[in-house]
Amino acid sequence: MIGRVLKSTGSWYEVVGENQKQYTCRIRGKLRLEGFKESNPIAVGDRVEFEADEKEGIIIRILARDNHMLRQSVKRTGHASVLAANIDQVLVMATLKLPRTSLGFIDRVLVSAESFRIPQVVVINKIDLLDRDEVGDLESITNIYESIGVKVLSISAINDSSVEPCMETLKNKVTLISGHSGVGKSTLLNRLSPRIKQPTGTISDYTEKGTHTTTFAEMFQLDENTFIIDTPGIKEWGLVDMEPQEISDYFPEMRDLRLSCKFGARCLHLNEPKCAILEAVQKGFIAPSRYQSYYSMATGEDNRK
Ligand SMILES: Nc1nc2c(ncn2[C@@H]2O[C@H](COP(=O)(O)OP(=O)(O)OP(=O)(O)O)[C@@H](O)[C@H]2O)c(=O)[nH]1
Ligand SMILES: [Mg+2]
Ligand SMILES: [Zn+2]
Repeated sequence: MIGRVLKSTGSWYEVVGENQKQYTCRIRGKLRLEGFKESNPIAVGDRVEFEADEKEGIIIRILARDNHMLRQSVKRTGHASVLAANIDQVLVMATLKLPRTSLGFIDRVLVSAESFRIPQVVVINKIDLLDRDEVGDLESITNIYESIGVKVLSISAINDSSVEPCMETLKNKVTLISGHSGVGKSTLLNRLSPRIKQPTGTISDYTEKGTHTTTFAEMFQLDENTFIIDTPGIKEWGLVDMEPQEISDYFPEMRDLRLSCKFGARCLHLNEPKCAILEAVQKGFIAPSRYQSYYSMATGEDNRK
């Protein structure tokens, strides 16, 4: 039977079969995914072939992946792990307060997803907390991302009215949800399905940050073809093996423009003469915050902050 891995501990795996039943599986012998040197070759979202009795099974094959999202450790450069596989879209959850998500963080997740050719959506949560000025900020942020073709939803995961627009966006897809600790990822999942009972955390009064309640990635099934992957909150999102020349490819508003730079493919768009991207920033066609994110990624600043 073919199934999808919902949860992966390294010694056993929770798998949902095509028959919609769940099985606890182990791996047969020394199964390895070609090209991967991981100690745990199976990630959440992997499609596997397995043999099972009523409740337990043995995984005999890992099917080729359509894609995967890697998570690079910011501290240990060169060390990346597969966060999840076979993803249809990445949902970046952000908040304007408690905690505040920087636009740089959002951009890094978007660029990373774009580099794996995975579509993205941005969800701004906790809009119940915003005063009038902050609602203004919310609108400008929404404009920045919608202008580059990324859908933005504003929600309050503690209110029922948020469920419907989210469901529409998630329907018939596998969605990986990512964001800082405490933004409300697990809260949203719990609201989406009565069967999901993810623990949720509190926000520290002192640091206004979350308390890392979710500690491993896990996929949940909302209906036959709709899956959502809850992940642990992350502080930073490192870029995996990306050449500086490559980064502007993953900014949709820069991708075509960069061909018009005087130095062509060699232009890093930092201070070169006749750079089409710098001109577009000056003329206001590229949002300053987006260029700033680009700049810190291209100069490697982003791995330190
Ligand atoms: N005011 C308000 N609080 C919210 C909202 N959504 C979530 N929270 C609160 O934010 C806190 C953190 O929520 P979680 O769902 O645990 O956050 P998380 O993103 O899963 O965090 P980690 O698992 O640590 O990565 C909880 O106290 C939630 O009740 C919201 O829309 N408005
Ligand atoms: Mg959580
Ligand atoms: Zn340029």
